[in-house]
Amino acid sequence: MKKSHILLLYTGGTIGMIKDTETGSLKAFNFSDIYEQIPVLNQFKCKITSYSFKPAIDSSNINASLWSKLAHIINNNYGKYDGFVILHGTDTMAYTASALSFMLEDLYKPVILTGSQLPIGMLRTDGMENLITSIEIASATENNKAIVPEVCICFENKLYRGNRTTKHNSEHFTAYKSNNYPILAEAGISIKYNKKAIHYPEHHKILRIYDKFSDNVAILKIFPNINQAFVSAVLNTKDLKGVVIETYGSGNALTEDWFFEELIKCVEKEIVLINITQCSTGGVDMGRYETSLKLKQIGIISGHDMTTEAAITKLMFLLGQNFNYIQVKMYMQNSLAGELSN
Ligand code: ASN
Repeated sequence: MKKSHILLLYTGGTIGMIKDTETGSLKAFNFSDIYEQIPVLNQFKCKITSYSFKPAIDSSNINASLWSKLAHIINNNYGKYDGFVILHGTDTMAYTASALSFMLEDLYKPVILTGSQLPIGMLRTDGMENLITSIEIASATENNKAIVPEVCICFENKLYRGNRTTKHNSEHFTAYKSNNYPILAEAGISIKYNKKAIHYPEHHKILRIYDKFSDNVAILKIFPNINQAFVSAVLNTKDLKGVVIETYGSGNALTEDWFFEELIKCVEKEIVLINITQCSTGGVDMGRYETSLKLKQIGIISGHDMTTEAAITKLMFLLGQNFNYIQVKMYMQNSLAGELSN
């Protein structure tokens, strides 16, 4: 049987960090030889080639140009490797996983993101297990086809669809949740795949990548006693093209006149407004309450059960492809990569 060949991309994050002896803070560390740092890699049955970002970054510094770099590396090496494992900081991993799921069209190989809460050099690290399970999943095949041909996050024995995840815990090893979509696999003594939840492409098409993102976007989180000056400042940001509005419950917001006037001005300027819930489970159902009906009537669209991470990266992605107002509104409400159920 042919040995799988995995490309391991190290971008940074806690998994590879070391303690600064002067400040005591964890800082990103450049791996010169990943095999030297993580000798267990030598024991895998599959072949692993690694590539390290220089400089390695704390994922708080991730941006669209690094997403584009990742997508290009995957595309340029797509024929050579059976799967890709990306070591990434946990803070923004759900954003990167969402962005990649939109950028990589017709993907039929695994792209697994992982990281850790404790550096791999520390005794109780969760990094080793996360890395080992991710490599195993990235190289898993059945009838010569990848078992999980999706962009995923693998963390603490669970495999999630990347664009459905949120980092919900900054302390525990179980850092991620996918509240609105089932897990794709669980690792115990063996790895059990939930094949019904995994997306399998109907035909093998050529991978296409889209690497442009717009940054003319905002997230507006509603809270009780929010004032007009603040809302107006956000909605009048120069060159604004789209806003994810985080509302209460099933999509409800205040019904004061000034609030609607601000929103209507945006709609008239063809700024795309998407309604997302602040709740971690469930989605938006505009019209269930009077407090959301009017939002629907003035032209605000539903983000259904998308995470904020998926909604904002999708909005940046669609605006980056230069789709017009109507097209962005239409694509925002429909699933591109399994990021929403409707
Ligand atoms: N600050 C780190 C990062 O996101 C956190 C981590 O990886 N656990 O890069």
